[in-house]
Amino acid sequence: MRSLHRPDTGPDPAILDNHLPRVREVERRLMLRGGLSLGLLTMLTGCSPEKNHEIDAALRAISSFNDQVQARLFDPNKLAPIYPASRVLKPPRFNAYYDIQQVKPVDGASWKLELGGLIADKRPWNTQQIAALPQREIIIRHICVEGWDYIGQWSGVPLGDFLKRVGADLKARYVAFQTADNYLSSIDMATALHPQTLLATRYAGAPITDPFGYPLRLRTSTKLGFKNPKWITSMEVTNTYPSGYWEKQGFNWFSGI
Ligand SMILES: Nc1nc2c(c(=O)[nH]1)N[C@H]1C(S)=C(S)[C@@H](COP(=O)(O)O)O[C@H]1N2
Ligand SMILES: [Mo]
Repeated sequence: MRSLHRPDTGPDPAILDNHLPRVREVERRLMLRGGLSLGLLTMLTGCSPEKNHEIDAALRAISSFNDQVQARLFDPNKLAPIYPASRVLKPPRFNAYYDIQQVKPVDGASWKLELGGLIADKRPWNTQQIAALPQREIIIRHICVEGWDYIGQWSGVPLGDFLKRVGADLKARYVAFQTADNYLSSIDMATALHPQTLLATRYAGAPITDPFGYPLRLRTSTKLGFKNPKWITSMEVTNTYPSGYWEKQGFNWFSGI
């Protein structure tokens, strides 16, 4: 029962306690280090389960997930929730496979985005050329498998627009990214073409700062945090499964809705 004194901000997070065996099973399968939250469950299922029977159905669905099932469930037109600017966290919360002190800033003046694979025009791009393209802004929730999340305000070039501009094969299966810190990451083409997937250059109206991926990072609204590579140096369109840094350690490749 929800307390009368609790503001009505959605389902009581404790509702997951009614489903502990299945919650633990999902946590084991997805290798969640910080535990399953309602926000994560919502992102993984693409709907907001509120009642006991809905939560049970959502947990059952994701405990039988595999990449193929998830790719089939993905609706390219379904938009993730967006939030008001007043809820944006400034600065954002840092994460990487190492500490923030170890971040090696990228020099924007000499930086280039290299293109490879099934792309007609593979000329590299510099920061000015990317800044000159039409931009879009989204305010979305970032959810990390470690069990924390924040709302962030990102702007940049929609990845789908960019892929069309450079003549990418939009029927290819994957878009793979390499980064300055050697963090391999990849997404499916449907997610790449989703209107809320950005090659982001700005956060809360200012250039992204060094720890958060300057000069270019990916921001998807439909994938977990680890599928959002920072400090991108190259992008390849391919039909060969590219895997990724965390996927090689057993994390689910799709990891989104
Ligand atoms: N290049 C690179 N990108 C990365 C990572 C990383 O270690 N290296 N960590 C990922 C993880 S696990 C998360 S949760 C987000 C954190 O992004 P933030 O620091 O902007 O919140 O970046 C993702 N992208
Ligand atoms: Mo993460």
